[in-house]
Amino acid sequence: MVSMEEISQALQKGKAKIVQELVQQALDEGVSAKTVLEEGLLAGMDVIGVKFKNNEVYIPEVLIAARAMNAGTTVLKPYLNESGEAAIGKAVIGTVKGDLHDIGKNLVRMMLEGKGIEVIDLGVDVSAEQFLDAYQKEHPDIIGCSALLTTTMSEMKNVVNAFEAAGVRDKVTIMIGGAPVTEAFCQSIGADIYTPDAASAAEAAKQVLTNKHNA
Ligand code: B1M
Repeated sequence: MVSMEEISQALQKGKAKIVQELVQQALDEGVSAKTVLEEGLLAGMDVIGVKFKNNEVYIPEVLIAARAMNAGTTVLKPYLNESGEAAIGKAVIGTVKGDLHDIGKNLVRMMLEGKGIEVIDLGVDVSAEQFLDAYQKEHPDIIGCSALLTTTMSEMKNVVNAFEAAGVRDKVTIMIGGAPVTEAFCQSIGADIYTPDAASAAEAAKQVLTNKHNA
């Protein structure tokens, strides 16, 4: 039996291929995707986060751990998809300008897709103008912004402002999240919804779409 600690350790060492194999093995053994994600992959990333903060590991180690994390979540993807039906709505998501952290944003994408929401992922370092351009082209129901740095979260305000200036603010729900983001910040910048994690982001997005369809 694969233990979640083994997955966490392999992730911390940045062994992407081993992480993928262990994740698949755990799933084959009947461990739930949620447990593998939370107690294996995210637990390992948490350890790296603390070591990074304490200068016990540096950017190269963090980067290879991040790659291993993304490799592991790729294996989880089909197991997190509950719906299997036609898309119930559309979201455009991205990590804001100046910010290159994409693990949380990728998890949000996966969880949204798991709820049957079509996701257009603009990637990282996405400017307010790029979010607006994507809105004009794709007409999504939801714009999702992720930020991991206290220095980049203010970019979310620029996203809200850009939609206001273009006269389309009331046509779209702006959701925000990321480690430094809070409910109070969400309210202060005039965004619509803050959620602390990817699973609650997907729940909230589904609720938005259900309310829209019932309106
Ligand atoms: Co960076 N980094 N990093 N980093 N990094 C943090 C964020 C930091 C807290 C580390 C620390 O010092 N303790 C710190 C930020 C300090 C601050 O601003 N307060 C930091 C720093 C300083 C930096 C650099 C400036 C370091 C440097 O160069 N000196 C630099 C900045 C680069 C840039 O972006 N311009 C940098 C670089 C990097 C790497 C490239 C090496 C790498 C990123 C690789 C990648 O993403 N592909 C990296 C990593 C991995 C981290 C840590 C260790 C882990 C982040 C992570 O992926 N967590 C992080 C420390 C930490 O968080 N403890 C750290 C796991 C992920 C699942 O969590 O993204 O929070 P998270 O997502 C969560 C929720 O926040 C939520 O859902 C997820 C959980 O379900 N969520 C949403 C996220 N987005 C959402 C959107 C939503 C809803 C929920 O709605 C739309």
